[in-house]
Amino acid sequence: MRALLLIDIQNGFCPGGNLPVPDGDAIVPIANRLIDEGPYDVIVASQDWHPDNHGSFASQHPGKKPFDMGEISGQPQVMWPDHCVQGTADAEFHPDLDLEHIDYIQQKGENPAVDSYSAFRDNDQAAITGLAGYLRAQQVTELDLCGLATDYCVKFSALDAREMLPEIKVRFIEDASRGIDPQGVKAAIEEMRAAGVSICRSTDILAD
Ligand code: VGL
Ligand code: ZN
Repeated sequence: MRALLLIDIQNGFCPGGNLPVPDGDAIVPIANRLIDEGPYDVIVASQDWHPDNHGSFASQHPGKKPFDMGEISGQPQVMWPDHCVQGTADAEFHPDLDLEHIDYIQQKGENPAVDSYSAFRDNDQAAITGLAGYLRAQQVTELDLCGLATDYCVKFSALDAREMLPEIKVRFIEDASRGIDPQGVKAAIEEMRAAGVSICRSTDILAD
């Protein structure tokens, strides 16, 4: 079975959102084509879903500004602007994303004491989400992923997919993803490649 994993295609990561990824909304039409015309048996979306007092928010750390380095539960952590707060428009999926064919939504980042870039587990790796179990139950053998942001949630999800589901082939769809920092994107792609993730473009998928 082939699965598509759409990472955090939410208002908060698109222009006008609280943690905008440059050009983030440009991926929505590509994601929709993959959803509607791609070869997928299973389509999953992750949703960054924070309580309003989440420890990754600079607002929770007196003296810190967004994008400073800080700490959460004793671990180094980028201090983010408040974003994707549960129940707000910022946390909703992009309004043009075709949600109709999404089989499973994995929310993440709900524990205020730890961040969760990956859709599979918290950054401290202490708690896992239901996503790996869901993909196993669906007998997924090939997982393609894309979304926002390449250098954070997409990368960590891809690396965890390789580590937690080593029997599954993982591909990163480059043109259906955008990142926060260009250098970070380059490094993320190399890190994914080194972990056994294939890099492809949506045209490779929609052509076959
Ligand atoms: C993300 C930073 C904080 C992401 C989520 O979706 O890449 N980045 N929360
Ligand atoms: Zn977040």
